[in-house]
Amino acid sequence: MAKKFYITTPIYYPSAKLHIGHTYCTTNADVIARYHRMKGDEVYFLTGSDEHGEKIQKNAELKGVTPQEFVDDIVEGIKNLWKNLKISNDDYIRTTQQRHIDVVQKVFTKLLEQGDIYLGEYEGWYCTPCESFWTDSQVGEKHLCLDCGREVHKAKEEAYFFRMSKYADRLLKFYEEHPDFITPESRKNEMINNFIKPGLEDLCISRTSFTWGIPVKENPKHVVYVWLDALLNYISALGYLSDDPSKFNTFWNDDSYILHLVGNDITRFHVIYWPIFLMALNLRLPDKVFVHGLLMMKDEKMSKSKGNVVSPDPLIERYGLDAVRYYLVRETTFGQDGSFTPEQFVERINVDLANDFGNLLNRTIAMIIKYFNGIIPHYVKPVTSFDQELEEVGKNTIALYKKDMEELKVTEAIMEVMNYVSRANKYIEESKPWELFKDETKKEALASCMNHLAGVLRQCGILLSPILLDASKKLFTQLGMDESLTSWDSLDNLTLVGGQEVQKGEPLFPRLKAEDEIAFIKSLMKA
Ligand code: ME8
Repeated sequence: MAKKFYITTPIYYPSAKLHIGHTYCTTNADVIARYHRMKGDEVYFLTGSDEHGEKIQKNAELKGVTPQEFVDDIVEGIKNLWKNLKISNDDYIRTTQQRHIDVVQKVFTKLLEQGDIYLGEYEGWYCTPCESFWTDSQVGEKHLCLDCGREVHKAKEEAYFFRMSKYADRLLKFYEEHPDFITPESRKNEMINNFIKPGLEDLCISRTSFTWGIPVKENPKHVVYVWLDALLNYISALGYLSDDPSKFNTFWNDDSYILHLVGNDITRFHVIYWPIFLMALNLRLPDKVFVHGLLMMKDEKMSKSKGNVVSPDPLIERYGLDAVRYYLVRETTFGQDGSFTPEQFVERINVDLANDFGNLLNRTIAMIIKYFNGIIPHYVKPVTSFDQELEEVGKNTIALYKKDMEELKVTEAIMEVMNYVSRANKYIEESKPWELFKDETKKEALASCMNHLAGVLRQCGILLSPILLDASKKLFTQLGMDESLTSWDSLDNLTLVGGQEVQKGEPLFPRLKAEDEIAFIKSLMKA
């Protein structure tokens, strides 16, 4: 039976245009979703936008438009970006949609009625950009926000609170019983030591200082705190508490696998508050919150509010979606911090995609045309030790790729495939097909060599197909592979029956003039 697999990205704030950091998370999510679909799982992939809050209200005022007009405009741009990157999300949730608002209000009422939410008064240190209250001990003597490091100010208001403290022990027990819940492990210790051990405080979950939010039905001068509102997207999108809960029943049950991808700036909300809200609602908890690192620019976190960003749109336009997707998943190990540099971007395309991968295809096709009139020769038993070695490498590559992808080691999985590509390039140098061609007695060895090369390319095409969407299709066309030979089920056999006709095509990734392109990307970063 197909495994049910639910994967989500954070829902991004449409407070300004998205940058390459957001694209990083969504692209990794897309690769994981496509991998699971490829191997036959039933996948539901959700992304969306988090559209309420004071920051958005203020930005809209500055622009002289209503908050709804403001977010509509930005969300259109976000959806276009995902379309250009061929992100395969099954749904796009907006927290301003009625389907979401209804769920948030129903949840608030339920939690109020069962006593988990109560009305009180809040006094604390408030960070406006992060929309977070902090305690004295958290902001320290300098009064700085624990999340973003900016200065906070004192604020006081009547507010609803959620009884977090009631659930602290249950949460710790859950962590203990589910050691895989938070990845990487180091993030878990950080959360326990910084937030839970010092005593989990009740969380202020309503605001009266602005109006752009979901009103509390019982007391409409309050709007629901943006994080309670936002986190509920993961279940409102599935139809929780709606007239049609069928997706919720399919993807939020004990048989499904639930995975949230989040950046390390929002770990706390996903591994403390979200599980506790779910416990209060008597719902199952996710299987995993995977915390990825952040991309920096010039040693600083890239952020919309700091304005030091590079936008993905012009990169896609100039280099194509596959190059951008490849760079994003390959360059920075998923789970660690990384940085965006134009030099590395150009080098990845030139070295990995143009030189190693694209060139292997070009050379192979040219040789099959030259030596076998463009028809992939039939399989003959491995005739050289090089053939045998390559077959071993192929088997290992596939096993490691599968293991890495299951463990969300996306970068490592790609590296395995690229090593296989390099190994195949080396195999050409070892096998010396140009010499085999000259020797009539070496015809079988030459046929075996071409068959192996086409086979490696076919396997790499399948393994890279969740990442290189267009290039993998072009590769299959150039190799003359029909659908039965491009499926996951056909992956394991390296050697081919043969008989396919290859076609010469455009290079998959034209080599870039490094200096010119680095200068171009630098100009984008200054814009
Ligand atoms: O936090 N590098 O939205 P947000 C890598 N609305 N990833 C980055 C990044 C960077 N420099 N900058 C942002 C919010 N991200 C909330 C989420 S979820 C219920 C609500 C990615 O627009 C990363 O995944 O600030 C991070 O966690 C997320 O965008 C934050 O997006």
